[in-house]
Amino acid sequence: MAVLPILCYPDPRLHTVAKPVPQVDGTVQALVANMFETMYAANGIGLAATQVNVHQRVITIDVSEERDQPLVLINPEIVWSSPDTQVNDEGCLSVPGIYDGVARASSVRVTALNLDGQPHTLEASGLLAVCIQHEMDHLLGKVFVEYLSPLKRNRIKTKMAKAQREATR
Ligand code: K1U
Ligand code: ZN
Repeated sequence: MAVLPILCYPDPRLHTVAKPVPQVDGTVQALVANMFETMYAANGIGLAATQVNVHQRVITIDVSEERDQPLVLINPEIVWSSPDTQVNDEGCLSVPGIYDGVARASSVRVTALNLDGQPHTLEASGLLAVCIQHEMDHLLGKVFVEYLSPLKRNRIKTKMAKAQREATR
């Protein structure tokens, strides 16, 4: 297993639209293992394959306190969203140090394949629903800062670009 490098906003590769996984094989299972290692090492509650520069519809999540309830969503689709929304503070491993409020559906129903390639359906609310929607956006090439005002987004973009320049100096 390996900890993979995470792309940082405003890297244009974060805007790539991920393709469906044609078959859940050993390569996909190895990707999932590496994504969990990367997500846990970064203290994240979720990770989309897009963030490690793999443009396939794969998500790993663990919102448990004990970090012992891993959830894999391969080819996930949101098949129902509640009409009521809630604003929650979100963070992103690709935008380190930035947290801001985003309105999301309070509950969602998701279909996906598991690590054995079997279809399953999941109903989620609370932090899990927020995290699923955040990660699904990554697979569509969308980063949560795109929900913020252009002023905030541009400030974040400038701050991130500067931090990356200084890190590579
Ligand atoms: O996709 C990512 O970049 C992971 C991201 C997921 C996420 C967190 C919070 C709301 C929505 C989506 C993170 O894990 S950010 C870092 C974090 O550790 C965290 C933030 C808030 C609550 C719990 C954890
Ligand atoms: Zn994110």
